[in-house]
Amino acid sequence: MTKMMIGAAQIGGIQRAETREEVVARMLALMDEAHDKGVTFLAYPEMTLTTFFPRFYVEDRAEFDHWFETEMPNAATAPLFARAKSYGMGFTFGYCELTPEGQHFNTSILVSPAGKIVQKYRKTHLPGHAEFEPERSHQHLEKRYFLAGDSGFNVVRNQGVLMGMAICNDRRWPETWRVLGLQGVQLVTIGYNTPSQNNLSSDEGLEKRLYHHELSVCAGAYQNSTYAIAVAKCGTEDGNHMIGGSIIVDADGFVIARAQGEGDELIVAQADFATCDFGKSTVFNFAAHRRVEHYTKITTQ
Ligand code: CDT
Repeated sequence: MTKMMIGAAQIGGIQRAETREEVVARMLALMDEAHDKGVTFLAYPEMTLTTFFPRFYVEDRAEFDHWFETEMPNAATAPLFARAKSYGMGFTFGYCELTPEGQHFNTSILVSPAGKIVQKYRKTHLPGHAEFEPERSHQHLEKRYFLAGDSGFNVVRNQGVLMGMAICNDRRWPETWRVLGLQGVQLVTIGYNTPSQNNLSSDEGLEKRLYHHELSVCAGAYQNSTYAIAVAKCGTEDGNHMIGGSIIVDADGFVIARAQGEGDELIVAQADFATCDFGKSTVFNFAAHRRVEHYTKITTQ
């Protein structure tokens, strides 16, 4: 069976004081709606359980360990795993991971309909900076709070489909897509938190950020003949705005579902993963057409 109803559960702003339990209740409401619409695979955003705290600076990073999960599932997220299992639904979501060795990662997991974590991905491309930068109107301190991921980009067969994960900034890098594409990926899931303002250039407005987001996802999907779900945490968090624009994209690079607002919102689409075969066997038949002898700069510079 190559057809599947897939969904993106966009999450509106999560305020600093909001608890994990409150967020999971919002996630469950979207999961229920997805089930009613026949969805059997659902994607949630990057760092779904908490506010996007890298906008805040603390000198002693240990003060922010409370944003991290030391086990998964845990008491707060167990209801999510149980509800998805009762629906026979696979899902993915992002969270902040603190390992037993004391390492901090920006992580996402892929969970099978049986409720088993079948893959873990740790964010590779960490944007922003590690120190407080007073000249910035908005801080983006991912490099302070996370280590660069050590997992690399991998695919796993889940529900009969080759799935791979990336997180937020990863979607802007063609290398992310190509490494997944080389493994035959058919569905790439990407959760994101994209501030509408966070760098030194004031002319980069909301419209341009939405365009670059969509351009990256559509190009990555097309050039690797894969479906993609890109799902936002968005709207206003603690007075800071983040872009919406969650989309589901087909293997030709067309947007087939798009969120309308910036709050909690479900979008769904029927995927036919057999359509990935066309591009993979023609223009993007990598074995036939790639010229790797000319690509060495990509890994040596
Ligand atoms: N979370 C995350 O990676 N956000 C970055 C912000 C970069 S500013 C354009 C992103 O690439 O969306």
